[in-house]
Amino acid sequence: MFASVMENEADVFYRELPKVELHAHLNGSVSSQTIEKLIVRKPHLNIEHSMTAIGKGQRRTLDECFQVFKVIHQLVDTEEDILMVATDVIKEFAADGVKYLELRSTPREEKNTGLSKKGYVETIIKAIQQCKNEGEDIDVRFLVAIDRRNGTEVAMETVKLAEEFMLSSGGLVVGLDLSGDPTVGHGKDLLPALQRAKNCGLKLSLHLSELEESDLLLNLPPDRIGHGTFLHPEVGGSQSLVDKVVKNNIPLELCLTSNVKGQTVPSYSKHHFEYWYQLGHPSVICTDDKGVFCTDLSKEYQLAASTFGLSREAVWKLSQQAIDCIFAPDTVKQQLRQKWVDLQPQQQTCNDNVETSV
Ligand code: 6MZ
Repeated sequence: MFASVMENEADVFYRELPKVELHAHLNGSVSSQTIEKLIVRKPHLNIEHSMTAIGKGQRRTLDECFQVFKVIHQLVDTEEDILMVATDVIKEFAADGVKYLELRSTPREEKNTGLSKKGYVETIIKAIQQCKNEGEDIDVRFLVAIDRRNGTEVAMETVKLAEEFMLSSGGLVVGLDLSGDPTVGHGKDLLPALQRAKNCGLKLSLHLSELEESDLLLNLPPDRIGHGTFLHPEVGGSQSLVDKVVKNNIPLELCLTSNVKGQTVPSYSKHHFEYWYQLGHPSVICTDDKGVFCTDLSKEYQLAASTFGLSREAVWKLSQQAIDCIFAPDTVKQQLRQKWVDLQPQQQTCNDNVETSV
């Protein structure tokens, strides 16, 4: 009885903690409720919910994770689907206490339904505007994603599309993401596209995977790094990679549950969050794919706190420092900083440790 009261109190703390989400793939963030609605729309696909999510205690190879995205893509193939998925995802993040969200997604063309890449991005922008008009308490921006499996030409096309929307979306499109299966393709082939994006003012968030490629991509340098699971020497990276990240002060987007369930790190306690946090390097807790990995940002903060013994004051500071790493302009950072001040509990004690282990 006592334990459950304590647990609920902690849940409320993490839910109410104002949060910044910087690494969320749209189609990986679709909740089970929305998946149900999509399955009803497309019964002929014979997709079951177990095919779109990786539950508690389950592990998958990264390759299996990428198969899951393919199943979700089958379910989300019209503008109508994208509008529903994007509005649902935004509202779920808002309900979880996220005040600023950078969503990312790979524009897809679907010949069967007439979906174009331009229509794909326009629909996401429409969803963001709808949520704003409905008064959701969340500032949402968009990063156009390059799926590395699609090669050089598509990467360049995607950059041009992102550039176009950066200029026409009233500041909603702020950057570019490089993601997809890290075992496919090589970063050097994508460098011209990434360089162009950088030159035209798009911010860059890159998934970094293996050694040689990371070294090359870090020279750009990117504005943020997704995961960074292989950067430091203990996990097959190198001191020189770490030095480059530190020297350029490139923030990391760290996704604990995703990395454990996708087996790119062996366990929560061995997650590289600790390495970077100890260094005092900007590290932002993110969800990656909250639907696929059955999590939310509150749980991820709670997990980081219980695994690494962070006090509530430290957790608060961590969420506040994430504001420095957003891609929206300084005026937005100022507004968010004020929001954090307004929401800060009156008596925050320094040694108020987390009560629960997750
Ligand atoms: C690399 C990932 C990813 O773009 O259709 N994606 N890429 N590593 C990850 N960690 C597990 N999680 C998601 O969302 C799904 C796409 O996001 C990328 C993959 O390209 C995936 O197909 P969108 O909205």
